[in-house]
Amino acid sequence: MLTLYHHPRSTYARRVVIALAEKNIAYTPVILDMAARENRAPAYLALNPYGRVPTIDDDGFILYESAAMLRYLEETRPASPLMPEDARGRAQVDMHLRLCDAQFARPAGVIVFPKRFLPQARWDLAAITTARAEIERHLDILENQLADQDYLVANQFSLADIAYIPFLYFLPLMEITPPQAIASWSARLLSRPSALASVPDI
Ligand SMILES: N[C@@H](CCC(=O)N[C@@H](CS)C(=O)NCC(=O)O)C(=O)O
Repeated sequence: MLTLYHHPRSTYARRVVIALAEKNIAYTPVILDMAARENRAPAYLALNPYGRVPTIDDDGFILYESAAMLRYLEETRPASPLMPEDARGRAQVDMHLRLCDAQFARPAGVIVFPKRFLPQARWDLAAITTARAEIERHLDILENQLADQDYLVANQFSLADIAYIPFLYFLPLMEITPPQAIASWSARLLSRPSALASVPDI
């Protein structure tokens, strides 16, 4: 049986929740009380020594890092594929997963975390400005790639798109106006039932 340790407000965990829904995979959700620091409790640190969410436990096989989980779920449960069949397409998905983490999710965290969870007096405005510029540069690159296709790889919805969904959701909060093709792609992704169902209600 598959268990997902997560929190509904975790962007990284939402990637996995979305992939599980897209692939119709049954799992047991365990929501950690992050405010009560359940993610720092010894029992959880024994699973994930970084004390972060998400973590999966697949019949005793433990995995942390959401991008690795997306790939693992695809390898072990190939029905409703979220990867192209050919080596080049698969490599492109891997490339986008890495670029999403390095060029988008990381700087997005610099803006989104303080704006969601810290009083304004504690925001580092210089860091926020730098992060916003970094994201805008990245979106300009993606804009060219999306100019003539609806999805990032092989014009088919894949793990590469899923990795972006929880972060695209926060473009307005980040005060980033996306270029045209990104805006259409974002609206397309955010309106998927799996994405809508993953929006936290708290
Ligand atoms: N690279 C990790 C990032 C996970 C992550 O940063 N999770 C955040 C929530 S979105 C977390 O658990 N933060 C709690 C902490 O660091 O104490 C992944 O992709 O899974």
